[in-house]
Amino acid sequence: APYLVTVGEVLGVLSASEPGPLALGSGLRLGLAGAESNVAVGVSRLGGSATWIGRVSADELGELILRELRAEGVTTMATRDPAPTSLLLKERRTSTHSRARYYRTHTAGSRLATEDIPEDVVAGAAVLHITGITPALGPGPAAAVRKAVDIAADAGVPVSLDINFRSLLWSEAEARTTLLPLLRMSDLVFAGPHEARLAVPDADDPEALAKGICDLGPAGAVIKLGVEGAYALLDGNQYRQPAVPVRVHDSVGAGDAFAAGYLAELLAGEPPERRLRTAAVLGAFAVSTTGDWEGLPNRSELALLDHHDDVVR
Ligand code: KDG
Repeated sequence: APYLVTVGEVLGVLSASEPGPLALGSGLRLGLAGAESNVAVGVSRLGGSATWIGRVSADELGELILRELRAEGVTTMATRDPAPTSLLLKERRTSTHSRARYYRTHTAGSRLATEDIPEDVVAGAAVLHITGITPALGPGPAAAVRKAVDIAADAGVPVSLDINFRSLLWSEAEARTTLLPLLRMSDLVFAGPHEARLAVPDADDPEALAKGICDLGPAGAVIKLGVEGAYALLDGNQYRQPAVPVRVHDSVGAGDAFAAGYLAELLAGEPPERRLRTAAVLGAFAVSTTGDWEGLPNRSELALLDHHDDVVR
């Protein structure tokens, strides 16, 4: 079956169980997340095949990551590393506002290297999905992502890039320098307006941002507009996708869910309208449930949010 392949880091996530300042202490729940693995899980839930490549610690957290991804039907190509797993501490400062803190240096994921990228796995994929997070982790991870993109280019595998700018990891100038060459080699780019401006500083509205990105090389650009949905320019055709109205519970992971919905339908051979619609539905599931990926739907649940009754029985 056609499969998506992605390269990244999975982090342990410690999330506060109650809203309030973390400095006062709190119960913490242990889970995991990571932009690329979130996408792999989202694709798998929709019946697509997904392979995740990365480095995980040789301890219990590494075990948890591999067990969880396998349980979600994601194929893992993991190198075990003596360094620890990165952690993300999630404070729910108020019931609607979260803050994140990373413990992310000298960790397994940041030691990702070119030798971790299996050439045949990337070359055999239907799509390679990368994000701007992994190259921000250091020269090794940046080189590994670059190697994956080079293999994809040689093999004619389309590359999907989510800019995913993380200001805690690097500056806008550093991100621009590292990501522009990757963007030029990509076929499809996902970005919020602010992220798109990293590549196209002079553009403002979604139309100009998408056109600016496509002028750099990609055939498609999808500008994510939050509650206003998304604007896409795909092979020169314009699309507008409204958001699915839901109550926002935890917006982290919405972008990954959106990309997963789009890419799952791409793998399934569906046309752009259907890809964008499923993307919006997955984004809505992500924001209206706790965690990045836990609440994502399977295919039979895609129409759930269309029901206006709160309880389906
Ligand atoms: O997109 C959600 C990610 O930000 C989250 O899962 C953690 O990968 C992560 C990161 O680096 O921020």
